[in-house]
Amino acid sequence: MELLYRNYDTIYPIMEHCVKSLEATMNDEQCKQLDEQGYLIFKNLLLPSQIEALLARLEELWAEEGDKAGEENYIEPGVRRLANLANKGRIFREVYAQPRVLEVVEAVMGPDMRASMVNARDVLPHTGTQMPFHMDSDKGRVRDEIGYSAATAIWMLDEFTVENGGTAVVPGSHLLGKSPKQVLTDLNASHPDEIIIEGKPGDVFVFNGHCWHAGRPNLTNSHRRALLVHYLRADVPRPENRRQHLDAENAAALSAQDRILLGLDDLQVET
Ligand SMILES: O=C(O)CCC(=O)C(=O)O
Repeated sequence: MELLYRNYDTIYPIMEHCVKSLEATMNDEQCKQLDEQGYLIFKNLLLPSQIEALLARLEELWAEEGDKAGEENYIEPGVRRLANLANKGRIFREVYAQPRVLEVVEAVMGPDMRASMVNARDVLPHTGTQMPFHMDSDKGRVRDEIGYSAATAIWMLDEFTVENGGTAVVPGSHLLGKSPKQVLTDLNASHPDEIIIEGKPGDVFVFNGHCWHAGRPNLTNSHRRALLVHYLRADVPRPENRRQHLDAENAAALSAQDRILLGLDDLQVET
């Protein structure tokens, strides 16, 4: 199997050229798919041992944080969430700084990217809970004169299926230049052009954050746990609940490159 996780500190030495310093791994077909459909799926980017360790840490955090879990960003009724995971274990760096994913994020928004949220989301067994169609560009932001400003990676830690709440996405919707709210009368209804993302634990669904997508109900007996990493272009203002909040000790352990990726030294202006 191809090397899954290379030493990010050595391959990501200068932020201005961050992912460009990698050998290019996206092929023409993938570039076209990302441009036209707005998403890619990478298979098996996590080893079974990594998935096991990530799930163990998430379950530990859910037990510790109880009703407060997710509050640094937001609490979503009917699902278990966790937030600010960059502060809750070095293990999460394996996902938020994964080079293949960063390469896609750079292809979407250019090299000045920030990981704005590193979260977990578990659609509980037998929950009709769904998340309406939305974009991950904050405030319904569409492509501007610089380009796109958002990208998201959804890391599957359980299998994703139609039945258990695989993410719904409308391929190509990033090209519309409109938010779902501007177009759809019912944000919770299925879209005629939607597809449901299915995959195995360890796969990652990476998409242009301007692509319309929605969370679906879980009709099965099992959990649907995922890690969600949201990336925003560096110039997009990030309110408190779209920023990393690291304890001094954890921040001190980061490389200069990780500090930049997590936006720890950015001046932030509330909008
Ligand atoms: O968990 C999912 O399938 C989608 C979640 C999502 O779109 C979000 O949290 O913004």
